[in-house]
Amino acid sequence: MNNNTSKFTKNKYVLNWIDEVVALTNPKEVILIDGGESQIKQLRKEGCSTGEMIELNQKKMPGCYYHRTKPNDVARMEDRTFICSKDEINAGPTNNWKSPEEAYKLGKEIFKNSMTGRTMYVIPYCMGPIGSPFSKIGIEVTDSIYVVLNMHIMTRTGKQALNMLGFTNDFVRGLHGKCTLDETKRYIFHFPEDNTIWSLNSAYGGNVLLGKKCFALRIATYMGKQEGWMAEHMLILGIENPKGEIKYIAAAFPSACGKTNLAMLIPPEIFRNKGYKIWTVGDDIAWIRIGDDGRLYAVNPEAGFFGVAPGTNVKSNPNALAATARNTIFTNVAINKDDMTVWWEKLTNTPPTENMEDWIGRPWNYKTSTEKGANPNSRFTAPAKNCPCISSEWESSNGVPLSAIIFGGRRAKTAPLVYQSRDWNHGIFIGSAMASETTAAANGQVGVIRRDPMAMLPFCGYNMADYFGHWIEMGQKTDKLPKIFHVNWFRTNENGDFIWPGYGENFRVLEWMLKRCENKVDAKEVEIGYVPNIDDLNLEGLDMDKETLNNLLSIDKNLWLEDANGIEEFYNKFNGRIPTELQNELETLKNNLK
Ligand code: OXD
Ligand code: MN
Repeated sequence: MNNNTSKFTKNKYVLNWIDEVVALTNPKEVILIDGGESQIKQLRKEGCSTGEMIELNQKKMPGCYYHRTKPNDVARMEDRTFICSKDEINAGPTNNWKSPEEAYKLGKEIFKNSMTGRTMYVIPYCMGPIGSPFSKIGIEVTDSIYVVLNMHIMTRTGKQALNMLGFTNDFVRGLHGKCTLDETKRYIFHFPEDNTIWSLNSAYGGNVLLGKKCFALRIATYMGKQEGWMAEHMLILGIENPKGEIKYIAAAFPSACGKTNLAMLIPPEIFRNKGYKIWTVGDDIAWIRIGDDGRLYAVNPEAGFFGVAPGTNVKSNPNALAATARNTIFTNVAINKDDMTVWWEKLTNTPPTENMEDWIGRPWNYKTSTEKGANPNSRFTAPAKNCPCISSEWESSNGVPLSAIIFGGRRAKTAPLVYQSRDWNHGIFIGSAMASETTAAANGQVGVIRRDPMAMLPFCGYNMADYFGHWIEMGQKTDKLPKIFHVNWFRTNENGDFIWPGYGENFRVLEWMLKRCENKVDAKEVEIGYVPNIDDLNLEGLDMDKETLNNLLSIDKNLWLEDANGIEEFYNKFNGRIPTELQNELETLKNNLK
């Protein structure tokens, strides 16, 4: 059997593991991904010849390709995602758990000979900049060309990763197989104690690009706990002021709260004219360590954006759109059959032609069809370096120093536009209480609250109570901590309309935070923390009166008491494991509201 792995590495841990996987899955050949462009070109060609990939218009969209997943395989599947720690308690009440024995046994039965007649690709990759002390190595084995092509955009692949690994055993073993794409046998198994991930019967990005949610969040949270750093579901951005100074912020939001938009925000004109700019370091994940000077430093472990396409347009996020202009993979969007370009809902008001194919591959005419052209979770995979506002520091080996951390939610009434925590532990409490109300579009039940602490509910690789404890321990190691804020762009009025305009206007809130970080403005202490004094939020050029802003910053005590009960209920799931510091913060909140 053709297997070129040993040509690239003599690392016996890698070679032995590949031998084991070959014995289990029985592929017809093994190809190691070297990270070079010529191999990638060859794989695109091969993918197109089998229909796995579709070539898009190379004049209008150079280097861009298209892929469809099965209609039953279009999103992360939380109910099929498992943390397989030895003890169930270490997965905690918010994760699905299987014992490692059971998961390996089940996985092996499904993987057995699953690659017969197929090619197995071995993708060495680095999460984080090559050579950075933040970075970690993974190797993903897969039978999907689509996965190879995406990993090549989302991570630093090939020889450079193998060189960093050297002869050590210090890598995350990721095994992905499409198997038969049977959804009843779809599993995403994480073995944090073994640095191992097994993903079976899926081809959707979030389940199969193992560097992303599986490694950079679930496995990395566990690593960070052992090694004294943090893996967070956070964007990282830099704000440049007119003097050219740049301050960095990391922010966690649950899905569908505009994280990529905030990461690439364009400030309102009056701020642009003064010289303010936003620089993107990352849009999804932050690995955070304490630097030599005691400050927290953040690195984006990824090298690309795996962004939601629908809703992205020249107005909502011109930077993201520009990032997709070349060398991008589009998944499950609609195709314009006249010129082989792509389209999704809200890219433009009307699709460019009646001659289109929808995300399932059916002829689609927007004039006659009642269905959507693109899947609501359709995606672009774009290289970060394509983004016009990418930070010059995005590959900095030491990361960027954080001045502030933001937690956000989608709340119609409860949370004010912005408030600041009293201190680090209070900030952790605020993060642990993060929540979003479901929208009608999501599941028909409006206003159902989903607690999503630190936006990590589906991504924490161990017991979340211990994860909160780890945040508290990190805070005890330094006194140069970032300030913690909470934002809510989604307050609605009596008609159910959003009060705050959002998008670029969110910059006004970021600017207030920076003033707080620099001790330039005071704030008003209220029951839940500090809210801005009304004159300190710059509304210049915005059609909003002070009364409306007052309203946006107001606190309804009854709603907050109800929320405190919701937080208590959530904490109770952990059977007394929630750190005392957070229990005390909950008591303080309740007392303040009395
Ligand atoms: C993502 C997610 O795809 O959070 O980034 O689901
Ligand atoms: Mn995410």
